[in-house]
Amino acid sequence: MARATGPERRLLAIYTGGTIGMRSERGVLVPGRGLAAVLRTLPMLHDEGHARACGLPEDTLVLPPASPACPDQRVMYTVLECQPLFDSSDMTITEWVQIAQTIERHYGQYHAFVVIHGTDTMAFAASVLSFMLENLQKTVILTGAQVPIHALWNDGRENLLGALLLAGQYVIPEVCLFFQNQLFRGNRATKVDTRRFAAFCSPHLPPLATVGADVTINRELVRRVRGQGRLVVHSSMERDVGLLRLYPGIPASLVRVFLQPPLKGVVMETFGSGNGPTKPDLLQELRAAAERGLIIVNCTHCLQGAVTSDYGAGTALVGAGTVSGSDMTSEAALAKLSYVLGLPGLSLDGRKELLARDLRGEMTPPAVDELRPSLRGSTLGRGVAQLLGLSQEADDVRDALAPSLACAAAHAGDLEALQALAELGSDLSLEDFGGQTPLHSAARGGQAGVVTMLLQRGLDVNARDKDGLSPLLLAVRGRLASRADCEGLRAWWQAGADLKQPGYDGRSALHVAEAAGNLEVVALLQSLQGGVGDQALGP
Ligand code: ASN
Repeated sequence: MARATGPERRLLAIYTGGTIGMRSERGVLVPGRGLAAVLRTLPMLHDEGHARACGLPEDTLVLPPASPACPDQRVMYTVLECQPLFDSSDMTITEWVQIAQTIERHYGQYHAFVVIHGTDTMAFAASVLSFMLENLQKTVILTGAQVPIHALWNDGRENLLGALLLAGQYVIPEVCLFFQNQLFRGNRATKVDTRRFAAFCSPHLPPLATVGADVTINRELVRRVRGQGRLVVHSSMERDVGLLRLYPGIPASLVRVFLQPPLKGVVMETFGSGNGPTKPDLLQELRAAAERGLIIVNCTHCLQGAVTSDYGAGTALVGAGTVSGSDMTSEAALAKLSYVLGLPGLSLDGRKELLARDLRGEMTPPAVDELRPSLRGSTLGRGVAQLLGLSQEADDVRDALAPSLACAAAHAGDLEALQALAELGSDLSLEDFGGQTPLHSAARGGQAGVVTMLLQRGLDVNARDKDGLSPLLLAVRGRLASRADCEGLRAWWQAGADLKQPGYDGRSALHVAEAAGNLEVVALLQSLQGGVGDQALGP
């Protein structure tokens, strides 16, 4: 975590709706347009004189200097108003994906991002965004208000100002939630009050920062950026997930109906330290669903404390196939389930293992030993498990070993090991000691699932290994040409692979396919290149 430097910090404020900008219509609050115009009239949120003097564009607002000692250090921000605006009760994964994609689109242009959001589902939004945004290196802060900003007595002005100042002055590479002078890790926060300005709390993690006369940053809690990997946005979140709160006497028949397909995962809120009724018919419904492949995450409905195995009524649920949610909030567990189920190509055990692992600071990590077993299934898995077990001080060792393990995992098609490495913060575009990237290894090994995963992460399709070969060429040479995997070739082309790029011997993919006598691949390559003939492809 660093203090931001440079005289001027540019932020993007994405306004999605919520009470902060609401207006009263026929006696009820509804989302209101034109928030930027309101902010422009508030001196604490816009220095009109400075904006004029600098000739700032119409859409850019600028905060007054945070410190009289540094009048040139300014936080500038642009408000991007979403269309339509929402009471956050109407927000869904679709809108949160759009927010993540907006951040991705503007990632290079701005130093940090503030998301102005309704409070009712803000903890869900922050949790979902925390999983969708992998390798986040910039600050993202969600904020909003309990009372509209136009009201005389409101919390919107201070919340927005605090969020802008923190995002503008500090690099906190996480999805955070700022409310009433406290900056929480987003996936640890939950809404606990309908009226008080202190609407959120974070029961298992102290605030990352508090704002009073001074700003206090809890440095040891802020997650560190690992590697230089680029931002990866996971938009394929699973939507068929649900939340089921147990209550005394809940009928097994109701649980059965709830757990029916297409549901793929459920967060079950249980009593106390993860306990539930031990009635055989209820346990039987849970067991049957788990055996069908439905993932059931056990989270306590208590605000504080974790799921443990202290009681028979808790271990009965484990016996029925549920997975412990440890001390995750239900919001975080639901978001994580949606993320883990949306990852392509993993086995059921691989998904359960990711759920048990702390991925974005959403849970207090279980002891390392508890994490190892399922990765122990393969030699690679053991290597990755050992890396995961290294203490913080061993980061350098980890960084040195990760590229080679990633290449080996890619070659072997071990998606779980690769995913675990990615979650560890390893940059999957790095070369191993032989100069090849995991994409080269996967292509060489004909591992279509791994290739798809890596292409989705936007890795460089035209990187050359030490022999000057691109992943595409390796794929065509190794497996695809002989198997005529036209779909695979099309995927490479869509990902931007240069089909004309020759290898060290001067032969392009088309030459290789022709030499192999694979007319289907030859025809496909020619059509993808717009019917360019052999002449034009030659070295
Ligand atoms: N219903 C509002 C919302 O979540 C509540 C708020 O923002 N305070 O959009």
